[in-house]
Amino acid sequence: MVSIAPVIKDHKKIEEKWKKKWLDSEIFQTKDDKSLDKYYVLEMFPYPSGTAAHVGHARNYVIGDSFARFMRMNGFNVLYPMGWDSFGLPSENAAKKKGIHPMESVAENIETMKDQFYALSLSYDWTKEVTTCEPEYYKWNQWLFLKLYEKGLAYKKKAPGNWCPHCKTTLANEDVKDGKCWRCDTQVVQKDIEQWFFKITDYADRLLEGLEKIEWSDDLKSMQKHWIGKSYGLNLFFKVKGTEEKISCFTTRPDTYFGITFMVFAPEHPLVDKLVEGTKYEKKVKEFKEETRKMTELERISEEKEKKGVFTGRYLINPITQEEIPIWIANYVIMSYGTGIVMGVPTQDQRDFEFAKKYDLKLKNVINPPGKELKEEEMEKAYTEPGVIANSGQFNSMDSEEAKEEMSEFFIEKGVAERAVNYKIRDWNISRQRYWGTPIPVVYCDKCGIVPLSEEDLPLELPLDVDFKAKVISPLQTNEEFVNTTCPKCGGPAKRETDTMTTFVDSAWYFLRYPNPKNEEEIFNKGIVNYWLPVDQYIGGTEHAVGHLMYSRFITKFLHDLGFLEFDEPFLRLLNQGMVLKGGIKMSKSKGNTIDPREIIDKHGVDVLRTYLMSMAAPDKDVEWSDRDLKGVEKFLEKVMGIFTELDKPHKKQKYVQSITQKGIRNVTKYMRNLEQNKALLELMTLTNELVKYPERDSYKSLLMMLTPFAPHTCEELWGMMGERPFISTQEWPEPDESLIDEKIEQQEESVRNTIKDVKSVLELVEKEPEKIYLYVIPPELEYYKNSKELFEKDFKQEVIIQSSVNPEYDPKNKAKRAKFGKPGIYVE
Ligand code: ANZ
Ligand code: ZN
Repeated sequence: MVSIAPVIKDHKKIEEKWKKKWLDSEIFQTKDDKSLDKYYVLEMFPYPSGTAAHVGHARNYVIGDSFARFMRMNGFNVLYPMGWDSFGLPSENAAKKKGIHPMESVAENIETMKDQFYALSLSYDWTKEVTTCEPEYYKWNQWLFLKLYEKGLAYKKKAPGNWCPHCKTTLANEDVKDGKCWRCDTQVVQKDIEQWFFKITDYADRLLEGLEKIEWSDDLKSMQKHWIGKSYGLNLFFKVKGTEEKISCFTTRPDTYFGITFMVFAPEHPLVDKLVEGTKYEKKVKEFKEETRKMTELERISEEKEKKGVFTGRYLINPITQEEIPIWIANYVIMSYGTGIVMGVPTQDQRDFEFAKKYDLKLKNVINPPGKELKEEEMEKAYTEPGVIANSGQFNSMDSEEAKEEMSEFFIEKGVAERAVNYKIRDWNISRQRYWGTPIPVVYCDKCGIVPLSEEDLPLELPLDVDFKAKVISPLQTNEEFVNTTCPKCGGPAKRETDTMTTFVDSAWYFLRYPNPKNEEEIFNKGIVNYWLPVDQYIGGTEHAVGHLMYSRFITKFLHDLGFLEFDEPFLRLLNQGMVLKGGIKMSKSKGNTIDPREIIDKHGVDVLRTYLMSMAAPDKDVEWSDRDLKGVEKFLEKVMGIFTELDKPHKKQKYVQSITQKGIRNVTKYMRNLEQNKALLELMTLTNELVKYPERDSYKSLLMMLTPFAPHTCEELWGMMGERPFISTQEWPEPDESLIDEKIEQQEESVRNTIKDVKSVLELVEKEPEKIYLYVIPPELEYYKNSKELFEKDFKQEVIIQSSVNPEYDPKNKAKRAKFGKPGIYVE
């Protein structure tokens, strides 16, 4: 039996040794050879925060690293880069609080994080490093802005911004969580401010269609679809009674048309003031408008919020029934969707139902559940399911789903409707009233208005000298030299834009910069980027399901349209990594339940940590940290080392070992390709247990190669000890030789293992220590059992005598007769 005493005693020594050798020999650097098949593995680049990483972070990176190492060994030209999403609020806040300039804190934090990555032996190609807060990088944000501006896709408008009074900045919709700022949890309010937008809505359809050609989880795709929110329906036309005004409302439910009992305008709808002007309703309407301004759009459309409104004193005429419909304004109707007007169908829409109940408005049910007739006065909530049409003239008793189309045709023919499509997605607000970001390359001139800089003037550098504590919206406003400039067009005095771009602009294209990060002439080299991209495997958290991933897809499509990119989806395969939990909750500094990878590395070695992190669960699953399992993995690696000392000892199971080795190679390879590193490791553990019994040199080599992505230092060291050169990390991944897989032999070995168990149960029954064990085996199995003699004796530490069951030399108790296929007779003495 192999001893499991570790042959490598000082893990620190070998870690340092191999790290240095890898660095010196540059084996992880990307090759420029375009004749090779490429593979681009990418992890979402981090914000260089000053807080120590915990093992949850470590897991995220080891997922990518073990995969990148695997793909390299498979002969791919692998690009596996890392960089820094280094603009953004936290550094700026730190500057305010502690007086450290963001430039300094970022540089410091990057060094700290690099050390952490180094400790984990992540095999990044550091020659590809990208840092977004450097002018060499953000110059291209500005270039991108100018290109979008040129194409009419960057524009400025006054928009009710989500304003966080605490951070003193505007927030994009996706940065508002439950009406609160995603960073500081402060209640967000609505405020009208001039801001810059990118017209992502022009790409809504293509962003939707593109989802069909990429391998992302269904969950993620449906989040993106939801965000784009494409709805098909009708715009219905109405006249305002006693005026010439015509309005339209958007509905996805034409089947509920005959159930309209009121109409609701968004309070900020431009017609509202006109409708109430000079009437007794004017004052209440004005007051109500003020009140709604305090709510965010998200709150207003949230189902939980109370639906409130006021009557305008006006009526619409229903063009089909000639009925008069009262016009209300209400908080739950927003101006930015559809036409800003909604038909109130309280019996079929829950919001309308609550509203009608509150203000005592009429109910008229038009859809019944199959086989049942609803009575309005008994309804306790809206009936929102499909059903049978009622109270709707010639459409009565039709199936409501079918009626949708027929009624649409009918209204269109009557000239009271047209088909309409609406999207939930809004243009992308890129303005931030913040210092630490990319300056927007435009100036304001009294004569010429908005004037963009020209490409030759880029980069427009962010000045370092600003007053972070001044009471201004953006600290940039405190640098006079920056603010006051001359107009590029007329040469007259002009002022610079002091908003900066959201960091989502930086991260919307950084993956295009990695292949060619030092390019000073252009944002990237077309040839190089079209060779490397799209990213083959992207890895990151679900918190970016809509923001970052949507923007990256948009910018990619835009650059595709400009003719820079041959592809128009940036990320072919996406893995959303799971989280590491401790005590059932997500590991995080604020919860105080973090484990520092450095401690684990110090005590057990980085290979143990890496291997453990990958064995815990499938990479996309959340998983609880376990010290016991960590120790189990340490034992496993010690076993692997132990095999080394036993190599070349003769045994009689070559064919069996070959068979399971080849099978192992087949399975491990399959799992690795699928990013199921946990399953790959299970296979490797099984194979290890077999090699402990039968230490076969060639199989051991395969085992070490397959273990290299997880425990690279240990494997390199053992590889060297075996006299193999140069690096195991650059070896070709083993190919399974299917012809060596022998199911029959594997079955025979299994019988032997079962026999060991059977003997054990027999031994439990006999009282005294037996001296000899006799096995009576049917003749076809005799040879294999005899070959297993050593295995039995190792296990029982006794002589085991194996005889044929047909004419045994010694069989006092007639046990030979009991022998069956795969089940020898057993006798102990
Ligand atoms: C009448 C109706 C009856 C509706 C019914 C729904 C159910 P999606 O799928 O999200 O596009 N709506 C339209 N514009 C709105 C606005 N500006 N503010 C708030 N709500 C608005 O939903 C479309 C539905 O959202 C439309 O269909 C409209 O209400 C509402 F039983 O019209 B419906
Ligand atoms: Zn000018």
